[in-house]
Amino acid sequence: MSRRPQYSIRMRSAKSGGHVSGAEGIYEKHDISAIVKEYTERALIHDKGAADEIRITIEELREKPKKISSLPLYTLNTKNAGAAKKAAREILTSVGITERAVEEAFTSLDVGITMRGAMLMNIEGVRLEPDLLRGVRVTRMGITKKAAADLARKLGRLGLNNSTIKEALILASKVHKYRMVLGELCISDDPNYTTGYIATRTHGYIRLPRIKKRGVPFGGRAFFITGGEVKDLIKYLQITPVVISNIKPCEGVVTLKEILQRRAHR
Ligand code: WAQ
Ligand code: MG
Repeated sequence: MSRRPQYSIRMRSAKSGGHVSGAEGIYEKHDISAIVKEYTERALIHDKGAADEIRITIEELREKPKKISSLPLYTLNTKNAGAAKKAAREILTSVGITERAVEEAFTSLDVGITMRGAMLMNIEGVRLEPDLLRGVRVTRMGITKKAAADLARKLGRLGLNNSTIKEALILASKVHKYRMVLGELCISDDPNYTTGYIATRTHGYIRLPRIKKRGVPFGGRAFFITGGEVKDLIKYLQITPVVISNIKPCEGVVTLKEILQRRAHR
């Protein structure tokens, strides 16, 4: 176990004041310059166009990161947005989130305003985040080198080894470790990325292909939460450093029925 200091490195890029991309991780000192280079290049080459402003934050962590497992990963063969929405509704309502809340989340993600962070919704669909325009950003998460290699190998077998999926899985795994979070809906804001996902602690991370039409330049995230201190949840999401150190199974295409039946209990 290393006692060397660890660093949160975060990148955000913008073009004409609008958000373009972001990336982050938790690293050791000797990795910093390579990561800064990687993040900078990523900001300069993006589907939404090259950024004209790139901000990189490098911060030594005061707290030792909490080590957790990833959520297991599955893919549903949803053929269009309607099928993806139906699957999302069935899975999310099975953990106690109301249909109204799921509907509300889809509607809010479809108005065309891209928030920097996620919406927090109670199971009735009432928004609880203090800043409704910005949302809540999850930060200070990463993956150990060993787990990253394991994840790359598992996703590689499925032809899914890309940074979009890996980063989303890391984020969701941090979020769902917190008991107050019951579920999540995510649609990328990247116009060419049409696969979204939903996640719950019991079902895992479930990819939903074709959840949006190609070319749509907005998306978003909603976390469905149950009773508890919203302040403490926000503090966990934003501040507590979490590192994925163990990778749960990553499976290929499964059916909705299989997902609803064999919940991956953790
Ligand atoms: N914390 C909270 N919300 C965030 C964060 C964050 N760190 N980063 C992005 N968001 C919100 C924000 O509203 C974005 O507009 C929205 O989520 C989508 O972000 O397995 O790429 O970075 O193939 O565009 C899903 C991968 C990819 C599915 C999701 O999200 C798969 C993705 P994006
Ligand atoms: Mg994006």
